[in-house]
Amino acid sequence: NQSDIGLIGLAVMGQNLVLNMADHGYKVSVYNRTTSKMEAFIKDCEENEPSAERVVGFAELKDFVKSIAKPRKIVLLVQSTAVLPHDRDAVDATIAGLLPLIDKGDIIIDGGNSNWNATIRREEELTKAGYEFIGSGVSGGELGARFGPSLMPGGSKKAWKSLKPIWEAIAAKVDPKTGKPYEDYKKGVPITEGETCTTHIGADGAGHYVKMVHNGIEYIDMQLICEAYQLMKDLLGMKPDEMSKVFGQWNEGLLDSFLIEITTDILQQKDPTNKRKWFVDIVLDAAGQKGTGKWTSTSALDMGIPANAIAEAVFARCLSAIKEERVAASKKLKGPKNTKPVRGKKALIEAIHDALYSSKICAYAQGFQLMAEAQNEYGWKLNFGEIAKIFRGGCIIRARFLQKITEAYAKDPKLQNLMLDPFFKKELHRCQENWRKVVSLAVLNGVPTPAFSSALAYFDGYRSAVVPANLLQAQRDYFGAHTYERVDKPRGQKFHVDWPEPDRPQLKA
Ligand code: 2AM
Repeated sequence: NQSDIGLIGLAVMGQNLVLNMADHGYKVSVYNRTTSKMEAFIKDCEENEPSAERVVGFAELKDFVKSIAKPRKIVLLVQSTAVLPHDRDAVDATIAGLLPLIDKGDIIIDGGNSNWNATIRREEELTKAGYEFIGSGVSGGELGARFGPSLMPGGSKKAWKSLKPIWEAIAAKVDPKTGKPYEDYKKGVPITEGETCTTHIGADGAGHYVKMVHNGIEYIDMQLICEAYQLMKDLLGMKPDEMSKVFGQWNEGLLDSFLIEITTDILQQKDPTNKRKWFVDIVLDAAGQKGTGKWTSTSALDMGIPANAIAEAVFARCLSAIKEERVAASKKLKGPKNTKPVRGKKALIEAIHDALYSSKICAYAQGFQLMAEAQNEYGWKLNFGEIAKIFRGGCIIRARFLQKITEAYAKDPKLQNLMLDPFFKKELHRCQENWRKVVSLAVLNGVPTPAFSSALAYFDGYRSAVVPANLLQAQRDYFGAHTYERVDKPRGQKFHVDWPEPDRPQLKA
């Protein structure tokens, strides 16, 4: 009576994935480097989990391996730190430990937040040696892992075929008509109807790349909400509970999403140590980050894709983190004088809604542009409609909005930019006046809105037939003889002017 699958790495994500698989009827072997954690988990299962009988713990790696039915499927959820292809980390150490014990044809699945470069390298090494390897993004945090994550596997089709039934069973499920996730999963009684939030993303590192872009989008989604919050606070003097009501209303409409929903909850919370204070008011404004937003941005820079709003969200976290420096600067650097009181609260709240919504469209447009370029760069074949589909449930960026993206790519799989889809185009046109008003008002009042502003700059830049790079090219030709192209000649034909030396002005005449 062997196990259907094994899992190594029993931190919370690992534990919850195990329980999710067990709930779906799979027998799961588990192993952890530190045995006491495995023992504590098994004990906890026995006490609290209806599916405990299907979870079996092992103190020895060789016994763990032996317990799994062939071809073995072994999921790793160990901490990953490798960024460059040649970096070696805990995932590599764990794989190295497994190799003497497993057989050719066995499948190792890395479910951690590994960098796609490391995944490409591992897939190549393992496939060459006769094993199978899948790098799978797992999104949805702890609860997602437990009750239905969005799963983004990359690897060979053969390996995917073996893993597919389990991955499809445990992934989040959505109502195919509305795109809304089903959320009534109780321990031991999983959801089995609906469309499943997993699909084979592509070869080798494709799954981890798409998961990374998901996280990049998550960064900006969160930043946009924070900017809306700051505008309501600073321009309208609204208190958290009042803002919570606004977010609650927004969650009934176009912005309906997990992140808006949790924001609604957070803003109603009181400080656990002092019920007279709001929770958000006692949380220090210094953001942390684990690196996936940074990777998304550096990948954008490496490939030359304008994902400025996503990068801006990363920089906003960096700026927040220098709290002491900001506090000191706040005493020295002054903002605008004579700002007028802001009137028309209802209209401004609506305008902030529209600014958030439009910026969000741009952010997603940038994320999908990145994936489109990455598939050229890495030789993947990505299906953007399918990717939007599996983002609809389980993951942190799940939103009603994703149904529209799914429809956009279903209508036109080769859509050049999400902003050009008829629905999103119409929405941007409808919202832009409010968006501009909000950004102007923020600028005039000295309220920083980096994500709203850079998304707007992206929209304005993208829709500009002419940008000032003509002057830029002239400058480059002047100081570096970098040459320029002419508007009246075919692209690719290069020209150069013999510029006078700047320190010999007489030549200019
Ligand atoms: P541990 O409990 O023994 O620390 C998340 O940190 C998970 O990754 C934990 O289960 C942790 O095991 C595991 N992990 C981290 N580094 C590891 C390594 N070098 N080898 C094996 N497991 C590791």
